[in-house]
Amino acid sequence: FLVHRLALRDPGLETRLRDGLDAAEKQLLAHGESAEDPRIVQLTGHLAAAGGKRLRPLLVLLAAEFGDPWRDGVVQAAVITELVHLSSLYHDDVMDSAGTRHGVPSVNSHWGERLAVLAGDLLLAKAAQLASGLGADAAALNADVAGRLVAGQLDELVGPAPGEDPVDHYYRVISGKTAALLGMSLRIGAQQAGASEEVVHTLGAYGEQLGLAFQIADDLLDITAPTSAMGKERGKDLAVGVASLPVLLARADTTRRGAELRELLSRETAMEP
Ligand code: GRG
Repeated sequence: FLVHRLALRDPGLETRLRDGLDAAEKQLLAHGESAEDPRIVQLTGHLAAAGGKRLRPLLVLLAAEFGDPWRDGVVQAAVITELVHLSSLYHDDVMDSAGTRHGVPSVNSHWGERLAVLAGDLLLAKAAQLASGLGADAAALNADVAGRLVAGQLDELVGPAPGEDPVDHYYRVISGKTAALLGMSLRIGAQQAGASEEVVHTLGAYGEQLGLAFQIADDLLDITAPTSAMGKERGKDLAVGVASLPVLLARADTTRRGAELRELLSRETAMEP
């Protein structure tokens, strides 16, 4: 929707984005081909070949519009963000013992957990290798975000610290496991396109907020969406005991924080036409 709205002002935008996504897709699907064993190529390429929204590469390309979108590193940056994302999905499916992803058997259900973990590690190492080719800033950003993803997931598993508000904990978790990579996508896209430091910083901060909103919407879909919507299996979070925002709100019904949040939600609902 956003792309269509922007394309009304700049008719070339849609073509540029489509071409950029196509180029990134080709690199993504070809990235493992240097492996000597075709079974490893299949293992590491399994989820990429199964599809996905490619939201992170799209954000990279959109951010690159703030500089020169034709610069060499832009498409490569798009590939890096999707590799990090895929790597996290390999590990996430192991942790949740997920049977399917993107409508196909998950890597762990097909090849077993040990191979799924290692294949996920290989994707992350590949992302780091590509990022180091884009310069020290891109390499540092990639390393930082990979660490935040893992820390976010770890925080989720460990749970709130003693006395910590569960809603604060929730925001800390999703800031790491989802918002960090969306922030990185906008930041690295602008950076590789040669945008100013101020633009890179502002887009990065915006991407983090977008990531929080994206994860909250994803949590809501777990409860409300038909199973086919956005490829998400309904009830998955509930089944594996993820403390998502709707669940926390339901639990927090009697607390001050719950009352504040319900008040906020009812105000926003009331503003709808
Ligand atoms: C090895 C980097 C790494 C991380 C390990 C498992 C883990 C630590 C982190 C979990 C990160 C995770 C899966 C967060 C959820 C993010 C999220 C909302 C994913 C869904 O994104 P979509 O809808 O996915 O863009 P598609 O399927 O379209 O690609």
